[in-house]
Amino acid sequence: MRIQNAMTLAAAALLVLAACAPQEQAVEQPAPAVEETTQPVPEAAPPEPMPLTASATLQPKAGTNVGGTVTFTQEGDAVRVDARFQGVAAGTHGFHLHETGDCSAADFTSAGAHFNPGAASHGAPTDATRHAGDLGNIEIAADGTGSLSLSTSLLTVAPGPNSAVGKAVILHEKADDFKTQPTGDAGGRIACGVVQAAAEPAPAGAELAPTGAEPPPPPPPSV
Ligand SMILES: [Cu+2]
Repeated sequence: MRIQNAMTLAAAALLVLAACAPQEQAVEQPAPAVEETTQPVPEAAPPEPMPLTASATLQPKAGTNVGGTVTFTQEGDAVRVDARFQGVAAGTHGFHLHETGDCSAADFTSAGAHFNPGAASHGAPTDATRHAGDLGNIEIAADGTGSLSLSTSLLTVAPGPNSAVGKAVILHEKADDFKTQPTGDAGGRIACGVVQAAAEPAPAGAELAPTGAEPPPPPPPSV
């Protein structure tokens, strides 16, 4: 009992002393910077779904304002082709899928010939014998716009010998006569677009955002 009392007294004395002692400046310790540990973890890339839709955005021949989009949608064993154009001279214009997805040449001859994996003769999209790339003619109205929608069993969106992906859509300055071999005598090429697979089916009527270019390869190590 006595010891406890003594300790209590001592503690009280210490408290008094502490109270009388000059206040120590409380050192403001800056709060330690909180490490940002909650950075979003990049999601693992999902497995590539089978492409069911592909599209091409047309680039105009230099000095023109021709534009448009072409969408390829796999529907069972057929592919629906939906094309919309603007800025085109009124009239009838041949429209094909060409074999090389390369629009780099000023006259778009880099896109090569009609896509023709079946080694068939040129024809109309309604002909039994035709190129897979024979998509017919598009009527362009006075306001410069026109559209086309057709279904073809000679193309696929999925990989394969008849896949439209990686080919080029070409709009011509003249009508396709569906007779002249192998071009249809459709004249020069006024717009070109490379067909690229979409990761997911696009909503109907939606324009696909252009996909980013591949990052450039790393520079070679210096020696
Ligand atoms: Cu053509």
